[in-house]
Amino acid sequence: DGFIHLADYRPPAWRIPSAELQFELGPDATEVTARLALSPDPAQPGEALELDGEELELLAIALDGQPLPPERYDYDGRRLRVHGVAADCTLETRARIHPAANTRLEGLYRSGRLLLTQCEAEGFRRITFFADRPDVMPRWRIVLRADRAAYPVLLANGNPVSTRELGDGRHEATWENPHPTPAYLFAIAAGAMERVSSTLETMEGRRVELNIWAEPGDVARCAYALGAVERSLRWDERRFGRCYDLDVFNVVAAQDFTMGAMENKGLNIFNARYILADEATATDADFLAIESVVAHEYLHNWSGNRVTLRDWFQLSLKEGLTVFRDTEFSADLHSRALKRIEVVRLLRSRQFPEDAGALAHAVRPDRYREISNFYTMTIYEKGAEVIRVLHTLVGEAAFRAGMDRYFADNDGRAATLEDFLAAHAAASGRDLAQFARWYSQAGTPELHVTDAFDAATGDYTLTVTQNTPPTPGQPEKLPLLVPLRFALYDASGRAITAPPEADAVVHDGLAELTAPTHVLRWRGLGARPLPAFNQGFAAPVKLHFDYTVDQLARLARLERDPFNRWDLLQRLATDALLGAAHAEAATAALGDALADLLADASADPAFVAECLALPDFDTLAEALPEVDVDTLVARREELLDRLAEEQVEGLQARYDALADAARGGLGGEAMSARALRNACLAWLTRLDPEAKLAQAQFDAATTMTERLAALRCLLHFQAPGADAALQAFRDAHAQDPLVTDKWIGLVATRPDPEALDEVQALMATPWWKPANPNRVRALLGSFARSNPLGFHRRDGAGYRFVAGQVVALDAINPQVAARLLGGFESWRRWASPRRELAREALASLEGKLASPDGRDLLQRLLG
Ligand code: HT7
Ligand code: ZN
Repeated sequence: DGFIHLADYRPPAWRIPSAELQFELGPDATEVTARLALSPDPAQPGEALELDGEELELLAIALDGQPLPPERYDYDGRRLRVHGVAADCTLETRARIHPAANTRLEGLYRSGRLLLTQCEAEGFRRITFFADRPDVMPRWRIVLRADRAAYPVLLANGNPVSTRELGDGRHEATWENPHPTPAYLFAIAAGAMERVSSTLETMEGRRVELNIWAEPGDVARCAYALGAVERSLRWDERRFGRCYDLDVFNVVAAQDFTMGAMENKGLNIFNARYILADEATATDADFLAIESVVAHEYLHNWSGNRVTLRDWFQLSLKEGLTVFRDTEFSADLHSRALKRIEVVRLLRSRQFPEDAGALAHAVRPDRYREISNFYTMTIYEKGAEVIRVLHTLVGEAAFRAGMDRYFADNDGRAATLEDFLAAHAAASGRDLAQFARWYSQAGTPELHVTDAFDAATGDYTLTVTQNTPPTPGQPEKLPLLVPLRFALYDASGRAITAPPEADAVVHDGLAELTAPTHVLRWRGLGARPLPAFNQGFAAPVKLHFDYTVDQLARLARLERDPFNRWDLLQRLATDALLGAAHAEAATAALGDALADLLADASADPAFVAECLALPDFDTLAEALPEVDVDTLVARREELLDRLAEEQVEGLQARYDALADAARGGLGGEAMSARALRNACLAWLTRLDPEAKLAQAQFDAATTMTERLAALRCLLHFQAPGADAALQAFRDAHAQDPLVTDKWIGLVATRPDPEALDEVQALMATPWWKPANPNRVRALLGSFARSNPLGFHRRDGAGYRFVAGQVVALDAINPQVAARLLGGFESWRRWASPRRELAREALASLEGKLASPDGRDLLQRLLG
């Protein structure tokens, strides 16, 4: 069946204590000589020597300096087997690879005029022969040779050791990485790059040079990313006591990159969109995303690199943990509440649907066919939520002690989830056996809470039941350890501080749920209190409590936790949209709450903007057993139109009042003002067929944040000036691929079934670059993931189009193609005829996808 199983894990039969690689770099052909010290595991004597190597041209092979005759080895294009070796030895191979022909962007490839690598998860085997698994961790010496004119900068992992001229126009640079490092963290980068730099001294007294490298012309837009590296480094020292451990930290920006960025040891390689920024070309959201991705990759230096993974089943051990760390970084540096809102929006719109769909899997899966398909919302975002659950349960001090212990016990090792849990269990003194179920059970847990009040005795009870729905391969679920925060408010709005009697551990307003049902009981209350739950979204669950509209509206004013105030308004909007019995009352209450917020000059404008942003299509769809796309989109639009009409004065007043504050650069106050102004602008444009305000903002904008928001309004509301504005924007930024991606994304997401025609028309222009992942995401990813009316066209043309593009892209970059296919993950819940149309589109792919990535995903989707 092609599955690799966690239960089949065996330690490597051969170890590789050191590796020396020499590259003769060229875009069309590169020769790689690898000298590997090999040592058999004494516990597994007699095991054959086998190395990974994919599509390599083997030019030479020698053992302990002696060329090997053909009968001593065989290579089938995937595995190299060397016969008759049983003891320590040195294997030398020479292989040829072809970077310019590598459109998969795995292994060594060309991006613009740079040569770059991407090795996670299994790309190193496309560079040379090696035991390409994360528990094989040599120390590395890397020698790069290339034509000096074309490749003046030669970078690799670790510290620079020496450089020299080779006399024939070529030059050489040698690097050493002294830390035991798996092959997936290997990296080189070569080409004409310029840099911005700074130096600092770590808490341990090491002087470190920080460099951000980019192609000439882009370097002026690297300063913000450099600052973000400095902030990340200092934050990890402060909050986790972790210092940087090499003499240089290099970061390279690449226009062609399959994902966001890569944490290679000492040489991070980034998608240029997460490095390059200035106010004329990047939005405020781009700046914040850059800071958070830079932090994420930097923070991997401890959570992933110093302590790495035993095997790919443990992927969330580095990814979930590092997302937790980067969100804490952002929360500490900016607004904790706004960061939490951003994360919860992402969870609800993308991770919950994944966890409820055909591709659902556990945070630690127990089998996979293709690991590239597991870089998912569940591994990253749910994985981070699970760490947050642990943090909530044990508290900051014990959590930090557990992390210190984890790093100390596993430094230089390839660890497992069990190692992580053991460190935290030891530091906190807690038994984490039930907590560990979060890692093995897929699906979003649901909590149903009911209450009862006995007016005669004053007894008030909350009954909480939990269940996790079935997911593919997991029909039955066990109860999880869920930290449920709660608060009770009395009739005058004061919080009731008396703890309940409970059949669960309760402390500090938090009940530790462990059983299918728990009861919390308060005695002698004077009146029925109003309960509130899950402050800060401490538990990543769906919580159901049958509030009346009045209760929701009252709580939205009472709750101290800003996250919950926002969440209660989201709940009112959801009730208004999904046709609850009290939809009309919910709409009215939501309108009142928004009017209050718009009138409240003391409220953070960015928070008000978040409250104005109703739940998106995916979040709403996920709450429904069956999705009727047209009705859902129409209801959402109707509600927005109605609210806009009701709030027009408040919206206009805030828009005008914040004009000065919005002009203030990248400070929090200015960003916040721009966020609310842009939210108001989008609502106001609904009422203005001429889109005069949007046109005026577009014409006068001094930042990309303002200009792009105005352009979105013009295009999406089909304003009279839309075409001219698009053309002006397009021409002004024609040389900048990242800004080009922005307008292409706007075209692809115009909320109209006809958007498909425009997407197809763009594919016939030079703007279409199918080998560039950012461009594919801008055009096709936005269409499939963020244009419900286009993708879900009633005639099925959206599904057929995307399926056809998956076939074309599968032959270019299978990982990008597989992500696009992921847009079908919820197809079984789409109401007829869409379900049948989607099934037909998927079925049409059978036999047409050559890559393991595409085939695995298709099999799971059709399951
Ligand atoms: N750890 C990195 C993952 C990644 C990746 C995975 C598969 C194919 C391409 C890739 N590029 C980067 C990114 C991160 O989580 O930090
Ligand atoms: Zn990561």
